[in-house]
Amino acid sequence: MATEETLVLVKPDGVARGLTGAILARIEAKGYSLVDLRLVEPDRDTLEQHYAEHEGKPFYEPLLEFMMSGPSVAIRLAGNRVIEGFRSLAGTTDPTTAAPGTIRGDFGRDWGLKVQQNLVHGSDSPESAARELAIWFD
Ligand code: DAT
Ligand code: MG
Repeated sequence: MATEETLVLVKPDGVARGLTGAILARIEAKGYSLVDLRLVEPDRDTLEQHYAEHEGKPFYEPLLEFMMSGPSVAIRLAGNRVIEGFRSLAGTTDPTTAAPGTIRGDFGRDWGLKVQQNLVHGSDSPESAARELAIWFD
């Protein structure tokens, strides 16, 4: 598999808790390359595009509200199989059950129903990566 790119977000909880550096350290230790990185405060329109697949789900509105609650760090990340590889570094969606050793497993707190506070986002396929990178970096 050739080098590919993915969109990573350090979400508002990760930035607010001062975990950006720790998360970047894991990404860099794995050997992935930072191509572009910026602090972002997305508007609702950007988030509606980004999370279009989740529109109508019960957690959609709280998710958008959370994502507008403070700055995130958006990262264009490159590497061999980086889409799959970053998802593996991140761990599964729910921080309570994400495996120890993953970003969500090690740093994620149980916020009750607020599963959205799981520190990071990573694109889930080449199609998602291309779509999401265009939203956050164009
Ligand atoms: P992931 O971020 O692991 O790709 P996803 O794409 O299914 O997960 O969902 C996007 C975000 O929405 C996720 O990071 C947290 C939130 N979310 C998902 N399922 C949820 C649920 N059942 N309750 C609350 N928030 C949820
Ligand atoms: Mg997803």
